[in-house]
Amino acid sequence: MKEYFSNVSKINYEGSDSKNPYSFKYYNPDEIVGGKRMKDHLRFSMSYWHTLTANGTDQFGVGTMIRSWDNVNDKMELAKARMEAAFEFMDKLDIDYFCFHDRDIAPEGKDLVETNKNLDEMVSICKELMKKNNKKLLWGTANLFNNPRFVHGAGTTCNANVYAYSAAQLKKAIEVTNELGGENYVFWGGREGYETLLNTDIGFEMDNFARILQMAVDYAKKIGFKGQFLIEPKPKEPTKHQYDFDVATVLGFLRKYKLENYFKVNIEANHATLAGHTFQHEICLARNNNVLGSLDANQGDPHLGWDTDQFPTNIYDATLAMYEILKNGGIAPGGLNFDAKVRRASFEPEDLFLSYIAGMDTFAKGLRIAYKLLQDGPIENFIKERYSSFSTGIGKDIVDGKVGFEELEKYALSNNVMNNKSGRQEYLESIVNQYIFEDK
Ligand code: XLS
Ligand code: CA
Ligand code: CA
Repeated sequence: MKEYFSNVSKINYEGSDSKNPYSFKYYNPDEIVGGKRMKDHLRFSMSYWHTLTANGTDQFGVGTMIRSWDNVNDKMELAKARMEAAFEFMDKLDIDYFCFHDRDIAPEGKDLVETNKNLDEMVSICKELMKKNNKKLLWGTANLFNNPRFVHGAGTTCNANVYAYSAAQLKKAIEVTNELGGENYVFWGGREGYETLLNTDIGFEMDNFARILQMAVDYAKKIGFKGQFLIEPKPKEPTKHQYDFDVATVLGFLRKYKLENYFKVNIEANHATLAGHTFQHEICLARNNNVLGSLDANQGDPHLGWDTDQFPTNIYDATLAMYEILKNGGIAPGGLNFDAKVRRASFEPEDLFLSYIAGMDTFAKGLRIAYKLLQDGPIENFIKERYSSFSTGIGKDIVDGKVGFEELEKYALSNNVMNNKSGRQEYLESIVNQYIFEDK
């Protein structure tokens, strides 16, 4: 088989003293952290779209990426070359998982029949390569946003024919995800939102969206797809407002339509930023509501208001994300998918490797720090102590449901002493810093 990244050989762990850019400094796949291999904690995944198909185009300029497969003209031949390159890339970085949209791996044909045929052909090639290289599908998804037919949405469109087409495309995407043993399936509603309320019936659109999700649940049962369904929240972009705004909004939606037993969330760091939250906030909220499914590991630029999908290099955020994952008892069957792209100016193929190394090392280091922080327990102990007034006396009676307004009024009337204690935020932040600085 042709070698697509001939300038880069297999990336190995060399430790933090290494100066070799093409080595892991912190990601040591087989190292045991808390009884589990690093690679099993992190479950890293390659995003097919950013890694193989993105060419660096932006609103102001054409593509810049230098990719060795780009000299292939025929669409199907190009798809095959990309797929071979994808497996070479994963192998060289020792990444076990990948994620894709149906349209990332196979081009659209002249109609749905030909489109599905293209997809089937690529899926069978993919299946072979997965077997040969021992790689797994973290999740599949359908691209229901790129083609002009989705201009008014897919599951929330005002056009019944487009709705039917979307359902057909979804059906096929779930089938191929099942065929490839996908451990999850993601719904990201790129066009499921609105530009103006002057032409939009929000209530109707959401009812329709719930209908298509219910159809997916029913069909998955029918074909025996056991993967976890995930909704990926995002507040805006491409639409002005997206219905899956953030974790809290998705939870409300799932509960309203009685879908909460079938869906969890795939949380992306940059989408949290756009919703005005931290990554940790979204993960923590999902964890507390038993809907933490998977993570799209990337980062936004706090100075920009759009989805920059940068590789995650912020150790503070990665540490706190891993802290939440450890508290969750792990992320499986989800994983850490690098939904991240190299900058337009990082156009050499080597940049793809250097970016993944940066992201993988950041999360590996974050895992080590978070594990120690959780083991030693300074934060957990502080939080426990902070709420200790609810473990005895009147506090315990409240939690046990033994008292109501009248009993509490009686207590308050005869009890004027309220000794509040400091929240010690700055001190707690300094503890997190101490663990980050001192981990060796
Ligand atoms: C776009 C989303 C998308 C989903 C999958 O902002 O992140 O890539 O992850 O459709
Ligand atoms: Ca994403
Ligand atoms: Ca994004």
